[in-house]
Amino acid sequence: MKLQFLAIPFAVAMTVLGAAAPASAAPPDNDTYAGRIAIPSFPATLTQDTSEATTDAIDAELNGTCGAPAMDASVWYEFTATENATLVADVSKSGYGAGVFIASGSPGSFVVQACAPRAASWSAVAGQTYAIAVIDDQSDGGGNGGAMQLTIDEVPPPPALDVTVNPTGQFSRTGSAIISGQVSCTGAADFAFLNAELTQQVGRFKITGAGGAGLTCDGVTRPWSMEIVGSNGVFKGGEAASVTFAVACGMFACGVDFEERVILLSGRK
Ligand SMILES: [Ca+2]
Repeated sequence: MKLQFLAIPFAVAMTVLGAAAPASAAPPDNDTYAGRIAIPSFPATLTQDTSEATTDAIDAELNGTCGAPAMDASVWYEFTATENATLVADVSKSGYGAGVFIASGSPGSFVVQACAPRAASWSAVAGQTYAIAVIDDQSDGGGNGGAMQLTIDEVPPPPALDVTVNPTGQFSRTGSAIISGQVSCTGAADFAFLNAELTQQVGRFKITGAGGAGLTCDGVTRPWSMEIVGSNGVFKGGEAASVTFAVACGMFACGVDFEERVILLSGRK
């Protein structure tokens, strides 16, 4: 299991001891594990003002395997899965640097299933109860909590891709190859790209090259083309073997499609 807070380099101050709450302020009921609020089902979106929430030794226990830079302003929820599902707890729309922990067990025997700044996903098992703690990890450098928003939902499927490669291509006067095709990408993608490798036997030599192109993930099928420059020689007329990958990555997973085909290169008209 990847505990993602450990992978994040932190350069922020780790104490906010000066930010004492006013004497009249009262922490929320779910400031502690004992006051945790049950989330009956998903999808669910919960909002809460956490500016008077505090941190305690149970937060410290949770963070023992995780390494969040701060556990300030923790508030607690609980969710019991009624079916097996890959879920995401997303706190990225909170008005401060929020992180989230999901743990099975109870204080003293917590097993952290996932923890991360902004959003964390885990495989929920039917019948299992999970404690969910939302924290201010101080990734924004100060303050104590604020406008929290927690959404529990299924992890969306990775983007779906379909790439095709045209059976004919061209070689240019300088010996680069121009290949083309069509591609579609459907779903939410943070980034997407095409990558192709081309290999051609020219006499005793095997000429190879690679190229790339951008890709828009909006469900529309579009033509693509790219120029591939041989790394060890020039492409000529004749057959060349190609492998073309289309890759698009969402928040938690990437979608991939690829096509292998022989392309007949001819001189550019
Ligand atoms: Ca707390």
